[in-house]
Amino acid sequence: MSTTNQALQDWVTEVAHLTKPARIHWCDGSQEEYQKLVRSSDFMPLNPETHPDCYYHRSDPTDVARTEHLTFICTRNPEEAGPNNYWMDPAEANEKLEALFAGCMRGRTMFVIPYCMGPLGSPLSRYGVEITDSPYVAANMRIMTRMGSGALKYIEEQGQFVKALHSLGDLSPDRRFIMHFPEESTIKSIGSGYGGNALLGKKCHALRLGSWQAREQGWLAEHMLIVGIENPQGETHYVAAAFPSACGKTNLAMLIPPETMPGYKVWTVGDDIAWMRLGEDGRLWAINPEAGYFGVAPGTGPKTNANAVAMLNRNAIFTNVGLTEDNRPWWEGLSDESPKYDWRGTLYNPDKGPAAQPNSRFTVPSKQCPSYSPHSEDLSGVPISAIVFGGRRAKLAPLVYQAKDWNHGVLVGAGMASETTAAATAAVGVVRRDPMAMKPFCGYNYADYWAHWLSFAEKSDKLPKVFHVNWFRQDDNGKFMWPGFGENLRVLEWIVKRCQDQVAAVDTPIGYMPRPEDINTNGLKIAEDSLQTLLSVDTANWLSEMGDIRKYFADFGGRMPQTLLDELAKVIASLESETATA
Ligand code: SAT
Ligand code: MN
Repeated sequence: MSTTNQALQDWVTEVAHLTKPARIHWCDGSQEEYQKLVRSSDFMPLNPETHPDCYYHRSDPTDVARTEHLTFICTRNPEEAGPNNYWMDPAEANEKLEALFAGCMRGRTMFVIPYCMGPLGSPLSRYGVEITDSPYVAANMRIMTRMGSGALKYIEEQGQFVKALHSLGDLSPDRRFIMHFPEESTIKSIGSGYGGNALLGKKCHALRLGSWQAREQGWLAEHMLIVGIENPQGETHYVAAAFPSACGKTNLAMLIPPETMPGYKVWTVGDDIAWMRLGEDGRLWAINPEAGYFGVAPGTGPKTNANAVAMLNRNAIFTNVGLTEDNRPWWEGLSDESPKYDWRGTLYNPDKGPAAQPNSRFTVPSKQCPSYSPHSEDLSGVPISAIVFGGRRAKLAPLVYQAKDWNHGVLVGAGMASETTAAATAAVGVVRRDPMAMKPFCGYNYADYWAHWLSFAEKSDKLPKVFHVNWFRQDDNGKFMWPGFGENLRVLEWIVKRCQDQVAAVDTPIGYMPRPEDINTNGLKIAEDSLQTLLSVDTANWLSEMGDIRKYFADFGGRMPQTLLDELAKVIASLESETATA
């Protein structure tokens, strides 16, 4: 196969000349092609009776998570990348990469994968072509994106596409780089076969290059799930929520209402990424650029996410989980049984660690989710009523609060922090600043990114309301104080009611908060004083948190938008006056 797009044809020829593959395969996205990919040596079929069309992949043990210190933004001017990114000069990066890519596909098949991020034909969708030598990547791209001839047709009609080059290289972390050239709409990744490093449509295109392009074109590319909350009156409100990797975005997107909240339905639009733009009505409209879920397996079980369990029994890929005696995928939190093998393929021994790698993953088509929204493929997207920011905070952050207006909401997002998780190769459980949950994914200077967010205030008076939630608060004994999972709907209910002006709130220095009696606790087992604690503001500790945020903002120097510094000063002044009167 080939293409009528000369730029694409030339690029494929040039890459083949450099990487020297044994053969070139243009992916058409067909089922037959997928069947061939999953029959390659990258995969092992799982039990066909319990898990028809499911395949298992084990990655190199040194290649199981995103490697942020090897991820670079390569702009001519380092200021464009900002202190939030690792930067490399494009010429230097290209020289390094040329040497690493030279001959790297010898003996391998080079897959050319035209893909579309977003529903085919949506004005919000964007196109790309990934070249890779990994059948695992090609198979995953088929699930995660609209991939193949359909996407190629649009690329040929429109001419625009992101060039995304990937090779496993020799999988050595010493020769691993994930480089982004936003000025050239190009991504080059070598040395890793792991999801976020290798499925280039996802974090690399949809977030890092996406956020860059979104600023140029006036929209938003965000690390957010999209969920529809249908109330007993039959009205659906869409919420977009940003949480860092492995903090429960997938679970929230697929939430099952508790039995004590009859009449509620929850609709899943997306679990990881939202692309949003202003509609003619002044509201923000969002699409999910992805077509599948690449979710964290451990902790996904019948109690925490029954919708996910129901969609994972067919037509899915499992990476780095454990295996039962009869060849079913298994991970901690799925069931009480004991697996036979761990993720490395050795006999499972609980003394030697978990059976499933903590960042092990499933890949599955979105459509298989029982709560898949009928509006997921709407070309104009869904209208967003609320934006929710959240982190994993054992202390300080209340269960929920609402920003006073859009600009304050930008501060709430920019001030986010969260305990780190296994989704990246670094220490786990350390509180780090993670504005808008985009720390690993913002493709340009955060100061400019916040300025871009702030710019929306002038463009519309129908923007979503902004909230912050924390499901992860712990008591002095380290026990979670809020039950989480399905019960989070109680908080979403308050959020939606706020959007409809149906419930009052307490005005505090950090934002508007519910009184304990404003949260629906019908049928919920929670101590009265827990809810009181979850909904209180610790003024002294918040002052010190604001001090940390101020210090963090100082790293961005003169590029910091004054409006955001003013918002911060307002909150500090309000906290201080509270201390003075106390
Ligand atoms: O590996 S991914 O980056 O795709 C998943 C995540 O960390 O959010
Ligand atoms: Mn993510």
